[in-house]
Formats: sequence, C-alpha cells, structure tokens
Amino acid sequence: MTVSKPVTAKTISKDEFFYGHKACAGCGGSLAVRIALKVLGKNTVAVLPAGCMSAVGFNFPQLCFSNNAIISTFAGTASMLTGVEAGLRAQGITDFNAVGFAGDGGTADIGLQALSGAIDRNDDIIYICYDNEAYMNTGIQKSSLTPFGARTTTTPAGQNIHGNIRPKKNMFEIVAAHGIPYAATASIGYINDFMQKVQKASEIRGTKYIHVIAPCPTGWGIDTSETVEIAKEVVDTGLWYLAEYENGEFKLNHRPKEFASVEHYLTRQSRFRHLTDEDIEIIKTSRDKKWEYINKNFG
Ligand SMILES: Cc1ncc(C[n+]2csc(CCOP(=O)(O)OP(=O)(O)O)c2C)c(N)n1
Ligand code: SF4
Ligand SMILES: [Mg+2]
Repeated sequence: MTVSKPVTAKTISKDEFFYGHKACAGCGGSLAVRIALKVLGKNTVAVLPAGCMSAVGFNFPQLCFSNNAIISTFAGTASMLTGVEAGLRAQGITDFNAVGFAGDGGTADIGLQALSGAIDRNDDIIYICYDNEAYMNTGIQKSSLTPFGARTTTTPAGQNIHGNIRPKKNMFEIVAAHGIPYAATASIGYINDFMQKVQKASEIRGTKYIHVIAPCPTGWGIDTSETVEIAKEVVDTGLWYLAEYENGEFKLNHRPKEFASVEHYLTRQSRFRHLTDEDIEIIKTSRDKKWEYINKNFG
C-alpha cells in the first residue's frame, strides 16, 4: 500500500472532472462528487445509479464528467463497479479507481444487496454514499437514512404525526459488520477529512465504503449559502460523527469539545420546524445513547 502525503483544500488538484452540471445552487451532493473526483484523478471510472447526481450529470449531449462515467440501474451501483473493475483488470489495466456515487436511497434501500455482495467478494472498488437523507430526485420521499422527525412528502408533519417516526439506519456499522477493509463516515462540512478518506480509500485494496453527509437545500429547507455550514453543524451537534473502520477496529476522528445546539441545527431547517420540545428531547437522548456506545467501542 502506498501512503501519500494527505491532500488538503490547499494542495488538491486544480483539474475539474464534474462541472457544468444541472444541480440546484448549493447542492451538497455535487460538491462531494466534484471533490472526490479531484482527489481520485483522471484514471477513474465513476458509476452513478438513478438519483440526483446522475440526473444532473448526464444531460445528453452535455456529459458533465471529464473522466469516464456511466449510469447504472438504481439497485446495481456496486454490481456495475464489480464489472468495471474486473473488465479493466482483465485487460491488464491496473492504474485506475472504480468509484460509485450513490444516494442514500440507492445505497441503504435498493442498492444494499449489491453492495453487500461486492463487500463479501472484497472487490477492489470505492463506494461513496452521498447522503442527503431522502429520495431527492423524485421529490423528497423518505429513505431509511431519513432521520427521525424529518418531514418528507411521504412522512408528512401535522397535528397527529411529526414527520418520520423511524430512526436513521446506521450504514457505516452495517458495512463494517461485513469485515470490510475500510469504511468511513464523513461530511462535506469537514472537507479535508473527507478528501483524506477518499485518498486513503484509493490506496487500500479491496472494498472501501465512505458515507458522506451532503445537505440538499431543496429538501432540507435551508438557504443555498448554508450547505457547508449545516454539514459542519450536524457533526458539531453530535448527531453525526466522523469515524473510520479499519483492520477490524472503529476509530473516532473528531470529538466535539461540547455539543453545539441541537435546537439551532434543527430549527434552521424547514423539514424539522414542526418538531415539539418532546421530539427534540427524543433526538438528544438518542444522540447521547449513541455517544455512550462510541465512547465505549471506538478508539
Ligand atoms: C428501479 C427504480 N425504481 C425507482 C426509480 C426512480 N428513482 C429515480 S431517482 C430516485 C431517487 C433516488 O434517491 P437517492 O438514492 O437518495 O438519491 P438522490 O436523488 O437523493 O440524490 C428514484 C426513486 C428508478 N429510477 N429505478
Ligand atoms: S434536489 Fe438536492 S440533491 Fe438534488 S440536485 Fe438539488 S440540491 Fe442537489
Ligand atoms: Mg438521497
């Protein structure tokens, strides 16, 4: 394994691989794809299933990738990555990355089986889930990564029901439970950390999984200028954490000195504005329980 000098926002390549796309202003997912491709470089084949990033990136005749990129079926990101990797290897090509960019729905719901199979075979691929916490491309429906309390078009908020009643599925730990060589959580609010995880993934053989929080102004009800700030705030509140799983062990990468205000994080997003004090208490209690677990089990 080569270990390169960690890439930072100052040293990242000036080359662009994802531009001229049709994403909404302030789209966190498009920033995640753009940055990851800058880290991975031109010898990268990107696979994108149905979802916002393929919808905004492949508008014939305007292909918005300057590296090779292909749309997969919604469920098939990881399977197509397996094929791309095997095909290039069979031709004797070794200097490349096969990377997937799938949304939360495409990862935690419909694409989970293909991802699980790829990890089981330990295919040499990088799978990046850009998590905007709902099926955004089809009009903001709940996925299994939508957090508790969030209003979506399929989890409405009114007098009797306050948005999503289910907790967010923990994809990072599900993937780790496969015994994957490398998995990490990230946020576009901590961009150096994200870039370095992508870089590290490209230097490890076998299956790598990175789960990056990528806010969506349209679905979250925030201003287009707030994307990065809110992606940072979700980590600072402790509602998301930055961690890695490697060699069978969990490691926490960032420990907030004290948690930032959960109320502030929630009330600035229209998807949470209906929440009652009791709902917010449930969210805080579940965060505290999660951190008890992290403190006990993560290095
Ligand atoms: C088999 C199949 N079912 C449903 C769809 C419709 N569809 C296209 S994009 C999408 C939403 C994707 O959500 P997510 O994976 O979270 O990505 P996002 O749009 O949020 O970026 C859906 C349901 C489809 N293309 N294929
Ligand atoms: S709806 Fe959200 S995820 Fe989709 S392009 Fe717009 S900002 Fe990005
Ligand atoms: Mg989504």
